[in-house]
Amino acid sequence: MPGPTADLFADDALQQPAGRERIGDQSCVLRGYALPWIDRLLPELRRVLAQSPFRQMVTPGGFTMSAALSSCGDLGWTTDATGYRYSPVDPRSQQPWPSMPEAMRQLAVKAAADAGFTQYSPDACLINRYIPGAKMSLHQDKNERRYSEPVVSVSLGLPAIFLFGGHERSDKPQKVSLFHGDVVVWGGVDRLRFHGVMPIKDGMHPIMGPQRINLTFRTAG
Ligand code: MD3
Ligand code: FE
Repeated sequence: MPGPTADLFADDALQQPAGRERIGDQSCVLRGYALPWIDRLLPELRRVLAQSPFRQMVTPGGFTMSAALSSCGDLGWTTDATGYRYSPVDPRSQQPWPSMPEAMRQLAVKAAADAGFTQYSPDACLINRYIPGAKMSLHQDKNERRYSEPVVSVSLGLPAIFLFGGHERSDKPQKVSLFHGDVVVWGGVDRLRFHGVMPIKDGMHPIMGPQRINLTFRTAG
């Protein structure tokens, strides 16, 4: 006689490859995917931030964002009183953004391919730093020129609760916990869904310290 758990895995449609969780029709979390890359990523990240340090930006509505931002790649995302946009130069230095380091780019391209997006050449990597209490309100990413290529994000440091909404601001978001080393790929029909990050809880990460850093790779130009 089958035990009470006999049917647990009966539905093949619910099976996922190890460490992969589907969160939308064309979006998935690759748990721990970046962990083998961390030793190459962190020195690259340090170089980028030495050239273009984190800064808190002010939105067109006059609010200072609680997350601090930097960028690397051909284009970087900025905001000021006149609006949101991608720019080839860091407004702080008036110099080009640091180039996108090789391991960072390779990680993003491999993750996208593993999630089914074989066409991917990100030209921008937005770097967000959250200290405890920092958050990102629900928004859509609409400043990129083409939506055919996915967005890839790499979570480092303190955990976060990611809010994944629908196509209307009023759609109730699902909550997805993201941990150090998790990679998320968003594409296709999910590319314009509202999303945000709940306030980061107090904590200390053994490698990253009291912060969460998120790398977001996009094809912007
Ligand atoms: C989902 N950053 O920088 S991951 C952002 O964790 C941003 O720092 C969050 O939202 C963070 O714009 C979330 C990145 C992300 C980027 C684009 C998306 C998630 C997305 C587009 C559609 C759906
Ligand atoms: Fe976003």
